[in-house]
Amino acid sequence: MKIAQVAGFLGSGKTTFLIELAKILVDRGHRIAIIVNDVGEINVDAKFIEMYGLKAKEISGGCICCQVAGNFANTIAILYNTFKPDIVIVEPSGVAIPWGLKRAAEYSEEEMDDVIVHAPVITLVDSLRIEELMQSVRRLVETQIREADVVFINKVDSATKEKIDLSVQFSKAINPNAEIMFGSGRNNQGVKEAATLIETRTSPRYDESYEKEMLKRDYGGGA
Ligand SMILES: Nc1nc2c(ncn2[C@@H]2O[C@H](COP(=O)(O)OP(=O)(O)O)[C@@H](O)[C@H]2O)c(=O)[nH]1
Ligand SMILES: [Mg+2]
Repeated sequence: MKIAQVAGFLGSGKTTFLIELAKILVDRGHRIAIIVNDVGEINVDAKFIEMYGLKAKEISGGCICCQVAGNFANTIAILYNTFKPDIVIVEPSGVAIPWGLKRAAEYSEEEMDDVIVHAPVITLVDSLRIEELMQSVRRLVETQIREADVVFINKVDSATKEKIDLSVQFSKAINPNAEIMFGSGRNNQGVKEAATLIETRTSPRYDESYEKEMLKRDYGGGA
């Protein structure tokens, strides 16, 4: 089962983006589950359902959206054992770190007879608020960008060229290896391309030594 994370700071457009992403993937024949922190924030025409003990909304027959119940690994295992999605799209909380979420997802393997495969980690960067992100929450945003496979410069429908350019410069300086994409979840721009990446590519499994290396870089290796 494939897990696709859409990371990014609060307000970067994750929920808007992943609903569009899910619709596209359902149209392509996938069975999709979305995990969010609060199903109440899913603002689409969907019916509330109580599913296998999970608080959920059914967006279509092939797509449900549910709230984390207890711990994250447990929620993934319940979904696998009941709804059987082939792709689970995850909206981590705006302060979650991608590698930590990979590890949590892999814990669910203890409760299911399948392995977790990670889709490329997509980090949304809010181009409208780039200056603010570079100042007040820089460290967190840097971590989310550094651990991304794909940096999606979001909200280009309303951002100036200067802000978009600044977003690219900032992202490339932190993670020169990431693929940079541009788009808008609201206008459904770039979302099809992101869906194709999720379908066709993978991202490495959690690796403790890698994370230690990153922490050392961030915090000077004191520990
Ligand atoms: N201009 C613009 N605004 C967007 C776009 N996507 C989301 N937003 C707005 O950004 C705000 C936060 O969006 P949301 O999806 O809830 O972000 P989240 O907190 O990361 O889940 C909302 O007011 C959205 O309407 C976009 O592509 N362009
Ligand atoms: Mg959200």
